[in-house]
Amino acid sequence: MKSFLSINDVENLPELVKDALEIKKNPHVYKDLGLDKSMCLIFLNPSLRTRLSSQKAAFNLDLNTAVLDVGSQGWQLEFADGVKMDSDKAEHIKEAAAVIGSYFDIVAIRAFAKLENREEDYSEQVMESFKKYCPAPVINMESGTGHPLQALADLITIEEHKTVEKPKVVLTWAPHPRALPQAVANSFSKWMQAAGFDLTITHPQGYELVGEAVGNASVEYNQKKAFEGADFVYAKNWSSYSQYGKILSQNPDWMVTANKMKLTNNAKFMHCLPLRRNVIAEDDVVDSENSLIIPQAANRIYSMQVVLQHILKELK
Ligand code: SN0
Repeated sequence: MKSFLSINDVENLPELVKDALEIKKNPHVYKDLGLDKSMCLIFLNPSLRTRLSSQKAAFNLDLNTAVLDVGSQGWQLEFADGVKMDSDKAEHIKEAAAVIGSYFDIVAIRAFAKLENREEDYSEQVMESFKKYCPAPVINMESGTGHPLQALADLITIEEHKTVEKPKVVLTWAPHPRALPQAVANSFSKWMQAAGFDLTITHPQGYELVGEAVGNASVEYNQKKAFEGADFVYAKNWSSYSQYGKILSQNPDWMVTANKMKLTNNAKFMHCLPLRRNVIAEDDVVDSENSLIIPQAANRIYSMQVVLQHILKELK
């Protein structure tokens, strides 16, 4: 693997998941791979799991890490070409990416969708600029359109907990007080379909994801109907794609409740976190025996570690 920007960088998905599960059994035996190598983690947005699980994955490989919080510590970066740089943006991505890539062997970046301009977010300007100007391999830690490390951790978690070969997986929209990106939902949908699972996406009208992410998933506007027979329920809020970045509904009837979970095939509950309790899902669901949120978050270590191992092997 040269870089990890999306599922398109994965050559063999079943093998990647198998490798991750293998690493999980014995995370500390691959230290030679990271020895004398280093990674820079660049955050344009907040993080808890991504930052710590990425560092933990690196520690498991003896890979040194540096963290740059661009928001509070770095110069504001300009991504547009040919502009007169007389605003608040002090440094162009051309120099920043080239310099960081000359210091480190791997560069990982988080840059959320700004939700102002759909073309800009969906052009993946930030990731693509890093890929273009940074000589080191680049890893996506959530970009304008996707969060592949999260989707890989989700897939690892489902592989560990499924009881049938092709489980019914339901991605349900849930309400939220803020406008959130579509990134997690986009990646989850793509990865579940690539894994061959039976995916249903349920959301109110107007929350349709981009066609490329919907693919061949079933779209069901009746949440209760979607839940019937589900083996996994994955809750997530996202803002509208068609009316880009807008909140079209905050209808509390879409919250995941213990009563709705009764419609499922004793489904496991999943969420990428952070989770607004009693808005996205009620406490009874979040705290239930069927909730996988903590093991799911723990698998973020192994999704990052397997990606790092695949990249480091090519750097050797
Ligand atoms: C991010 C998102 O893309 O939805 C990151 C998820 C891994 N989530 C949030 O920004 C939630 C923030 C909030 O206010 O609850």
